[in-house]
Amino acid sequence: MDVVTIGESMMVFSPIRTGYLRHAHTFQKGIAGAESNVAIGLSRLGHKVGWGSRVGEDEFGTEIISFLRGEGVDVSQVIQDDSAPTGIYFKELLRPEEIRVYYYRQNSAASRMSVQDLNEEYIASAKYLHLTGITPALSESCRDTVWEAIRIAKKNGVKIVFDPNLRRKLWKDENEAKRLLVELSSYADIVLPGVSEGEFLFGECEKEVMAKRFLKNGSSLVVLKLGEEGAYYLSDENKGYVPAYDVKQVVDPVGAGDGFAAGFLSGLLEQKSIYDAVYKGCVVGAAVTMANGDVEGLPDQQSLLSLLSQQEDVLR
Ligand code: KDG
Repeated sequence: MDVVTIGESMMVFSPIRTGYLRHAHTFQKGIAGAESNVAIGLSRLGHKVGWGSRVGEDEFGTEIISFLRGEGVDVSQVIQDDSAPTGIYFKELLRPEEIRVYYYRQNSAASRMSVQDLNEEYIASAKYLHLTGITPALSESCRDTVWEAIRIAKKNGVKIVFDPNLRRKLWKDENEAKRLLVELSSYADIVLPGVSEGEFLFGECEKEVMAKRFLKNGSSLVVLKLGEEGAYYLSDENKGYVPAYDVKQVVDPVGAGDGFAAGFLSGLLEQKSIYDAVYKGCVVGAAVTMANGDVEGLPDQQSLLSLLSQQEDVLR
């Protein structure tokens, strides 16, 4: 396995027109969830990836498993739990820059993930374990699961990649969110925060200083996602800014960070330089924003090549 990731997947319902949700009548259904988005992205780029979770023993749970299996993601570690439903969420599309999300995931099947769900051998078989700050916000048992997955990864020399993915609506207490996300980041070899997350975690808005805080906190590499400005990476040996892929029109930005993680990890797995891996992350993240839905824009090899050929001069 190249990458193993663990976290909640949901069905997402997006109105087909912009406007307040109260006026929406027709919705497009899709698959969502930060970790499964990354898994799908990696699989489309040709990597071996496994996703672990719980979904309900319901139609949506069955659909999510079939969809991920169809994408080539290993779903052998996914449990269908008949005691709770699959989570769902709704998008409210006001403008491309203003999308609100409404979760219906409290007490979902995934929120019941527990330490017993983890298979040490399976995690140990991966080169990278990908985790996000969403899972520990779901429940106590999810939090314990994340810590146990970290313990297993550390014990077996599996590199940990952590995306803080701050979801304010999921946390009851922002101080607790900050404390825990900083602590989890300290165990990650690689951290992939958005710049606003870095600001939230360390109260620091200057990018290079913020990146240094992540290294001081314990990580070996941090990649700050800067949206339209691209990304900034810092390790003890390397640092630099990487330009964004030029997107003509953003259709739906949700999932761009997961696309970035998929492209970046794909670059690392292909032994690219950090700069090139970060750029691949930027391109895949950009591709996600050009399509409606959280996973629809994730490119396969062929569409990635066609995107790259449009901005060939930037990729070194
Ligand atoms: O990064 C995109 C995710 O946020 C989305 O797919 C849904 O996992 C999700 C969440 O918790 O918001």
